Amino acid sequence: MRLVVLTGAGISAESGLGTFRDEGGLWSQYDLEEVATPEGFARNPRLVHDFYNARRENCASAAPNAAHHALARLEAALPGQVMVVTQNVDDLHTRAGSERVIQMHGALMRALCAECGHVWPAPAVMAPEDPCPACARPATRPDIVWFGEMPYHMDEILQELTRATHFVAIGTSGQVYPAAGFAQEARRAGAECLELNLDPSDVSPVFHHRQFGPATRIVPAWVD
Ligand code: BV8
Repeated sequence: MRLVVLTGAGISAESGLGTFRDEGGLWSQYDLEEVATPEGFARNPRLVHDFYNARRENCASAAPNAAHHALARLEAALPGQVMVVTQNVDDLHTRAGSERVIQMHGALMRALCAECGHVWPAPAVMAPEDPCPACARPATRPDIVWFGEMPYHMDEILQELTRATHFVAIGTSGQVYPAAGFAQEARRAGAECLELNLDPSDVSPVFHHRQFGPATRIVPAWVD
């Protein structure tokens, strides 16, 4: 068994972290172009830092939920056979005990120097004038993959997808690429594909099987 689990904001919704495209989601409160693109950061770095400072604070006070814990149990039961690829920038999978986790869109809890590439644990509150600890230049940004930027670890992810026997997507609307194309990649490689989501997604037809409901109910039911 080689299982790849792709997660999106929906798996963290019941931990109190907002999703993006649901009713009242983050993209209805903020303009994506302003806070999740390099151009937006260049125009107004303080606005972007404040957007991620607020989410980092929410993340620090949130706890992993039953869905995160179920995936950690599954990995412990199947050593070396489960890989979580998450679009989420929160650290709830790791805090739940999952060890094989790829954060393809970066991490709220990491800072990046746009000049020298140095990465370090993000302070609770970041500001544009913060000097990089390595090169001292004021080029600090959140270590987040914005729209138009290449997601992290794509080679490793694509290798996992071509070798997968099973692929499960949890809590994602299937609207953001390249992640939204992973189910097709896995299916093409012969994997059995299951979607666990609150509502049908843009890519539901790609899956062999679908179960709809809140992640804290349907993920433990599937794992256990
Ligand atoms: C790339 C930042 C190429 C992190 C994010 C024009 C210009 C440039 C690029 C493009 C373009 N047109 C298209 C693109 C590609 C673009 C894209 O796909 N755009 C979309 C909008 C069309 N993609 C990119 O730009 C990517 N990069 O293509 O680079 C390249 C090539 C060469 C060289 C350089 C570059 C980068 C994509 C990453 C962007 N960053 N965010 C952050 O701030 O968090 S994306 C953002 O959406 C988040 O990361 C999030 O993870 C991701 C996906 O959203 P979901 O996780 O699915 O969340 P959503 O709210 O949408 O859905 C929630 C789901 O959960 C729903 O289905 C709901 O039913 C369900 N749910 C809710 N509650 C529950 C639940 N399920 C279960 N239980 C519940 N309780």
